[in-house]
Amino acid sequence: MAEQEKQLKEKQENPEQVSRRKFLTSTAFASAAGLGMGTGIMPNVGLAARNKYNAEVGPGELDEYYGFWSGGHSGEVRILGIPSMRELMRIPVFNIDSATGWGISNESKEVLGTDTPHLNGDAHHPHMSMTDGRYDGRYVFINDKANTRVARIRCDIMKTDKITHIPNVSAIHGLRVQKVPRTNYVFCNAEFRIPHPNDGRDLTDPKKYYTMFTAINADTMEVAWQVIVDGNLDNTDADYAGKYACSTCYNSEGAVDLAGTMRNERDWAVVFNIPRIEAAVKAGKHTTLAGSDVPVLDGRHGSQLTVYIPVPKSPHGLNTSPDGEYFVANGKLSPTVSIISTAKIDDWFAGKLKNPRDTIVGEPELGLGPLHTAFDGRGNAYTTLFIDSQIAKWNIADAIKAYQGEKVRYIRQKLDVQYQPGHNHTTMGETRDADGKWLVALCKFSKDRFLPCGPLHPENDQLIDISGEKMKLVHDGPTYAEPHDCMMVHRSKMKPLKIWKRDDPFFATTAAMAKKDGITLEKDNKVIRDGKKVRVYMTSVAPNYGLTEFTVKKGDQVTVTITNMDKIEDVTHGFCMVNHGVSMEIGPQQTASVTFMANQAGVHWYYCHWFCHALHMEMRGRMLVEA
Ligand code: CUK
Ligand code: CUA
Repeated sequence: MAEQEKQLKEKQENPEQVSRRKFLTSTAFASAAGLGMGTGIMPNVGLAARNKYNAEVGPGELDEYYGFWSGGHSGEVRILGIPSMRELMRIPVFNIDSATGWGISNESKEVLGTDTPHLNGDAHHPHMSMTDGRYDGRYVFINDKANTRVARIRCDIMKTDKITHIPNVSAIHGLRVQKVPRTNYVFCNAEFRIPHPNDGRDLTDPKKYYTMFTAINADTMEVAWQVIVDGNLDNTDADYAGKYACSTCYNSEGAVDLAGTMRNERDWAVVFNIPRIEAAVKAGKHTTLAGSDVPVLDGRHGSQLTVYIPVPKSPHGLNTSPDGEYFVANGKLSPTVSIISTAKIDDWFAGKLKNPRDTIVGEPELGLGPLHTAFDGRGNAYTTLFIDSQIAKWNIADAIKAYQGEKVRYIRQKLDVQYQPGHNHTTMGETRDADGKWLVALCKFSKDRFLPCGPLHPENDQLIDISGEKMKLVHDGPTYAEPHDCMMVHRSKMKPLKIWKRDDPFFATTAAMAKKDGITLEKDNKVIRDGKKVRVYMTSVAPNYGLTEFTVKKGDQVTVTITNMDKIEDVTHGFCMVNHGVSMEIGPQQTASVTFMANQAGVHWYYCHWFCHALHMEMRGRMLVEA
């Protein structure tokens, strides 16, 4: 968007803020503000400096933003409303969910696949697909560190529709999407170094271990290519030109113990040159590793595909500023963050720079344990300080000036948070549309902030108003293990369905099976016997199942397929077969199926476990199992 147009839009939405910004850009004031903040003297900027957003969302009112929260080692994703911080929905991904039947229904099992039979997950980084650097509301992608997978959530139905197991590597940690021209790739950092092949040889020779940066095709969810790196990959982000992804990389020492990985004063931010990688794959300059046909390229030191920028020390978060000018690598064991210029990376790859450190244009000292940085779109950055339990608000331009030797204060404010923040995130902050309204700090410890609930404590996700000159804490939100990361998207970008479409690919396999059986899902209530396999088809309309009884024989494998013919918003039915470990959700106009063994002769009741009607309790039937 043209700068003028942007300012006009901002002015309409935000007259006070624009006038304040104009005021701030006058040189005299900028230096005064810099000094004033640092010494705790608030210059009088009048009404405009006050925070102006209200976190209260009254009964019946809707939030302005959707927040997608990682559920950490619960394996799920949650949707929160922002600014209310109300939990709106849970999306099971790598976990088993009894309410929706995730991991139980056939449709979910098809998504979960068979190559990784595990029932646990460790989800860290949820990120939405983009078009031209802006959220497009199509998908949210999330990693599974525990079992080396990446999942995609469809944002129309808010269900996981693909899970890809990443070959050749161990533990996918950092994950971000390509922003420009659109999300063609999902970039994934495999963290742990392993031998290749990992088949029992080279067990005790860590020099032979390595890990890889992986790109997934976001449309097909197939792995596009992998690049071998030095060190352990941590977090990653992409630029706004479609040229680079940048990852933090610790353990430059190649150690396998804690002391060893902390020895070096600097590790790296490694930049991947995407066009060069694509060209190399196209030219066939890759290899493959045993057991997979994914193209693998060598991006270790000396490669033309990467540049390793030394940054202090065991860096963690990696965040791109919304203007696309900088990657910020967060120092973790150093009190600094390193500001890397994307223009200077251009220079490096054009052969114009001698030292990779020449790409660094700022290294502000912020406080102890900087982990992640977020942006407000007004030139400020917000960095979590894990050890200090603070958020540091700092000005990027001033930090760059300070690096050049100018006497300016770049820190604008430090806000105490409770306690030990990991990620923080601003509304729309990882896109061109960063709007600087809300910041969420995802604190790892809540300690005394909530009623005690046993030795296991919730985390504390804190909402901070960043619309004014000062950050203002407005809400504490307890969350269950463990939202490492989140993203917040304006509701105007989202178009979720309220009832299912009958041709949804989510149940296409089930529909194809029904077709083979000559069944019309929308009206038939029939039992099909196929040897020892029995397929039971029925409809549901509140408060009735199409079949209130069906008969099978002991030892049959039974598949129950239900099509919910209710067209009314929010009338979801369930199917729970008592004493069989079977339950699933059937939303309005959805078809869902589940397969189980009828191993116990006798009468077995099934019932609807989603409250749907005044006669919901009566929505039930009998499976009669003949001995
Ligand atoms: S990581 Cu957890 S606090 Cu997995 Cu993004 Cu930094
Ligand atoms: Cu149908 Cu409850």
